[in-house]
Amino acid sequence: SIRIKQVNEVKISKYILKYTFEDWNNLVESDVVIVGAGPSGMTAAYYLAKAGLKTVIFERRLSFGGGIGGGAMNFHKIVIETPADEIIKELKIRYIEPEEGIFIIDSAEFMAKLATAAIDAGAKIIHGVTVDDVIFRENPLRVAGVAVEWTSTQMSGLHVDPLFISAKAVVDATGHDAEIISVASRKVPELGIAVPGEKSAYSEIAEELVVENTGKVAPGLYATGMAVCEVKSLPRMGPIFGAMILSGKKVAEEIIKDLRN
Ligand code: 48F
Repeated sequence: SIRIKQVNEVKISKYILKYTFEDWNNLVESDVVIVGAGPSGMTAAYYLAKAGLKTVIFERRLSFGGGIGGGAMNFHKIVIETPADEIIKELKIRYIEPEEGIFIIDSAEFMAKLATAAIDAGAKIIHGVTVDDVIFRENPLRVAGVAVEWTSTQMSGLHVDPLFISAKAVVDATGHDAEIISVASRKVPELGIAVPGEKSAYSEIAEELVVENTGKVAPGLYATGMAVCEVKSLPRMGPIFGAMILSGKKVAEEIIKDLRN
């Protein structure tokens, strides 16, 4: 029979606590905090970690993928278009190409391989944590980190103060609501950020516009993915994901450039 090593409950608890706190002590001063483990956030994490930056994603749910898993009306196929296929091919995601420049992939494979790529490159993904505020500094005025709280605590309605994580760059990858940029715009009006809200669907133009408008919205604060539509008043595009991963790659490249200067 198989001999299984016997491990008692206290030992299990001690190891979990020791290594969890080791990670948190390290992450409390990060290079880049990404909020949201959707397609744009995970792609950004992959390229940032690959460039050697200490990168953490805080994801409020206990899963990866954001809007990928639900696909369109729960159908499990995702559409992407050229040139996002370069990323798909780099991550060895399998595809069908029914016509030139259009690629159909499985949602489960898409989210699993984006997460694996980010983690293998060295990014940490911490689940069950909600970011509910930013830290800011003056002279020069900038966003300098985030406030984090357990999602479960938030859901309980208890009044519990957050912990703070410092970062040289904070990326709002929270999707349609642009939650982090919205809170910064409301609570730090000196940053001068307006959040006009996204427009109705116009997929043909929206994909390019999202990528074009991806990037810094204030010193230390960046937008990627659908958060860009919310901030720049761009149309939504529905279940086509090329722009999401191209936007994640673009924001990573901009941050890498900014942090090296
Ligand atoms: O919504 P989401 O997938 O964002 P995205 O990367 O991609 C959008 C597409 O999925 C789709 C689309 C494509 O055309 O329209 O909607 O822009 O992922 C956002 C993730 O952020 C998490 C949320 O649970 C989701 O997994 N999130 C949102 N707010 C917070 C958060 C928060 N305050 N703290 C932590 N996580």
